[in-house]
Amino acid sequence: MSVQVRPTYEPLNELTVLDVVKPLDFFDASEQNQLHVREIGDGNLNLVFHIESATSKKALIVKQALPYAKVVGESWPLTLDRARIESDALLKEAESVPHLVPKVLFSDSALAVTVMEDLSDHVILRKGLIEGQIYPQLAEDIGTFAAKTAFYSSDFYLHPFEKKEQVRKFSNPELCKITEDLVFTDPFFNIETNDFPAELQPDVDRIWNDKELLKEVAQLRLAFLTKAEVLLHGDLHSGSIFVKSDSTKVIDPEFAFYGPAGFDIAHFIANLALNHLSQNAHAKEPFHRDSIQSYLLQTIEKTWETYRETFTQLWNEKATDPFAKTEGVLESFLQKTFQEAIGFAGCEIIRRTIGLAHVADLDSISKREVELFYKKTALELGAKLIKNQRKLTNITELTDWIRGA
Ligand code: SR1
Ligand code: MG
Repeated sequence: MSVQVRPTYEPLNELTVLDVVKPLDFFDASEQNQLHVREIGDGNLNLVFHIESATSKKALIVKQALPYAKVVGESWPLTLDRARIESDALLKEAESVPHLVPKVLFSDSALAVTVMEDLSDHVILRKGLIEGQIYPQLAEDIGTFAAKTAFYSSDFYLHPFEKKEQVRKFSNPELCKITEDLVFTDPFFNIETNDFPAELQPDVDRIWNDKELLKEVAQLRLAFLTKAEVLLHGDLHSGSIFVKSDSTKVIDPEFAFYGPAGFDIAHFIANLALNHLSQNAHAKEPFHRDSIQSYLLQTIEKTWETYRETFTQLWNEKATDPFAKTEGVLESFLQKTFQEAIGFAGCEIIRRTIGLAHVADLDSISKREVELFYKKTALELGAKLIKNQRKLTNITELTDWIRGA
């Protein structure tokens, strides 16, 4: 009788990762001894190995969660369960948008490992945008991703028992706590982990002392804490999206959980808005700046329109909610989602400017005074979105504000 011993967790290295890959038979026997391994993780939290056959050039990715946040070190312990959440979220997303997520080939919750399709022919969207690249399919793909994953995970579609089972499965308290702190709390108080240049102190003080703003943030934070509306990616910024001209892949759903419907789309829009601001510094010529900025604004508009249209179509064809045909119910859900998204986007813009985790779009501006100018502008834009979220009814009003920032 053979006894199967469950692997115990150990951080992988460029040698031991092969013990995970070899039994998968992804590579032919003749290739097994010529695999080239590189650790390529540049995110805040995980190890990522790229494993390629020297002969056939076939490749795959092994992602392993570390028991702490890599960005800070071992002093910040972090659950390994996020690896299970990530692979389960990728599999769930693949049920409705298989073309928009990497294929999962294997996962092991004890090792906190997910093995997936290699996407080295894509680039991280943030990098591509900073370089001034344009991705024609991006808006439709992200609008579709957000709408389909939202609708199919919601009470509008699922039986209440199934919905509650999914909420339980995607309970993700530790990763949600990171967002609760880093997005919705710390940037609005004088907390040590905030990170901003001293010259911004007067602008930051203005935020910390703005009672109207803080009241709105408290409500957005409560919505994030309590509204289990749809399964979210949970961290849909432009570093969580791989692109090439004809393909979009949403990666890294380790922050997935059931939350308020507008949250994912808000983070995507906020990161495009930050890139829009930064193009004033990055673009080499005015003509190129104008064209990338107008592309970014069109992308924001088309993403929301695609979300709205796709969600509406699914609602009309597939909703099981007893009030689905009642006049105004869908419209009021979409309006509430839109307005909340504007508030969430404002929080994301502010935290990426003065909180712990920044974005390269602003941080890589080489001239100090230019960087400071656009960071101040980002803070003003973020505060405006949070305070005026309920005044907006149309996506072009939002893009007008971003254009005018
Ligand atoms: C400690 S994690 C910092 C940030 O990186 C992730 O991608 C999330 O955005 C998180 O807030
Ligand atoms: Mg990530």
